[in-house]
Amino acid sequence: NNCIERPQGYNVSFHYNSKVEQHHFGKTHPMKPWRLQLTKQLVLGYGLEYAMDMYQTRPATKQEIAIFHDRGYLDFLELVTPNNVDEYRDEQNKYNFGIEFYDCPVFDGMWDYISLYSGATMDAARKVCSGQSNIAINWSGGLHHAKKSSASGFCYVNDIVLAIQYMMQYYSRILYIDIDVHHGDGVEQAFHSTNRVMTLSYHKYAPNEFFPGTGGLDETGPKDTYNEGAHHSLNVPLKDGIDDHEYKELFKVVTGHVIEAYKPQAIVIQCGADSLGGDRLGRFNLNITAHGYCVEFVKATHLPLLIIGGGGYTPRNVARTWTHETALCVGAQLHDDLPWHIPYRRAFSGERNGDGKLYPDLSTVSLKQNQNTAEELHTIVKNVHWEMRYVHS
Ligand code: TV1
Ligand code: CA
Ligand code: ZN
Repeated sequence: NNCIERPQGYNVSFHYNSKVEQHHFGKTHPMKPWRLQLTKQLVLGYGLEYAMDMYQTRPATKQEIAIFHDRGYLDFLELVTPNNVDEYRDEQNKYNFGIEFYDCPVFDGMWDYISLYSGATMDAARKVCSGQSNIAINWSGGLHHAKKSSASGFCYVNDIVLAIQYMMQYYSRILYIDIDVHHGDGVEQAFHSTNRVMTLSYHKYAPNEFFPGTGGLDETGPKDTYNEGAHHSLNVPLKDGIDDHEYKELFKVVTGHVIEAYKPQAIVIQCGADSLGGDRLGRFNLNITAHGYCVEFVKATHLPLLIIGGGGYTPRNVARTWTHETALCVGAQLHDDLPWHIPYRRAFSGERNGDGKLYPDLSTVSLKQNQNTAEELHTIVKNVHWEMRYVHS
C-alpha cells in the first residue's frame, strides 16, 4: 500500500497533454516522446493521480512563444513540413536546421509537438505563480538548448525560458537548477545579463567531445563586473562515471550555498534523466534515488517549485525516475514491485529491463569508471563558495 499524505493546503499539480507522446523525431533518433506515455502509465499505475491536481493542458499560442523567440524563426517552425522543407533551404541554415539537421529534424506535426510541451510548462508556471500549486510538474518540457532564433540539441523552443520570463512578473529572484547530463546553455544564455535569475547546471563537461561543450567552472556570467548578470551563471562540470554518494554530496553543498547566498523566491528545476546510469547518451552512474535526492532537496526549501523534464534516452528508466520524483513531491513511498496491471509492463520486465522493479540498480550497468577525483570535486565546491561573495539578495 502506498501511503499518500495530502496535508490541507499543500498542492502538487501535474500538467500534461497526451497528444505530445504521439510524435516521432525519426526511427533512430534517441529522443522518444513515447517515454512520456510510459511515465504517465507508471504514475497512474501507482495511483498518484489521487494525490495531485491533474491538468490537461492546451498548446501554447505562437503569441505566447514569441515573448522569447524570434518571429521569423517561429514562422519557419510553424510552416515547415517534411514535404516542403526543400523550399526553406535558407531558413534551415539560418535557424540551425542545416548544420544540426540530424539532432533537430523537421518531422510531421513538429509545431504541434512544440506548442504542446511549451503549453504544459507555461500552464505549470501559471499555477505556481497564482499560488494554486506549491509544486507544478511537466515531464514533457525542459528543452534547455533552444535559443532565441535557433534550434539546438533536440530542442526547438525553450519552454524553460518562457516559464521563467512569466515567473519574473511575480518573483524578483528565481533559481534555475539543471541536472540533465548536458549543460543548460540555452537558459544560461537567455538570462546572461540579469541578476534576477541564477542558473546552476550540473553536467558532463568535455569540450569538443561532449555536447554542447560549454559550461566550464569559470563560466560564471559576463566578465564585465558592472553587468548585472556577472556571477549569476554557475556551472558544475563533471567527468564520466560520477556515483550516487559524490553527486548527492556535491548537490547538497553547492545548491545549499547558492540558496543561502542568493535567497531565491522560487525555484525551477530541470530533471533531465540522462544523468542516470545506463542512459543511452549519458555518462554518469546515478541511481534513481540519487537523482531524486535533488528533488527532495529543493522541495525541502518550501519555495514555490516548478519541475520539468528534459533529456533521458533509456525510456524505461526515464519513466521510473519521473514516477519516483512525482511520488516524492506528493510525499508517497512507492513499492519496489511495479504494479501488475499497467500496460507496457513488458518494457520493465526481464533481467535487462530491471525485472519488474521500480528501483533496479543502475550504478553498475554502464560500467563507466569514475573519472572524478576528490580534489576536482573539492575545487568545484571551493569555486562556487568563493563566487557567492559577489551575490546579494
Ligand atoms: C538522429 C539519429 C540523431 C540518431 C543524434 C547524441 C541522433 C544523436 C542520433 C546525438 C545520436 C547528440 C551532437 C554533433 C553536435 C552534435 C533534451 C557536432 C547516438 C535535452 C542533445 C545532444 C541533448 C545533442 C538534449 C548531441 C538534452 N548526442 N544519434 N546527438 N554536432 N549532438 O553531439 O540535453 O538531453 O546519438
Ligand atoms: Ca545540466
Ligand atoms: Zn541531456
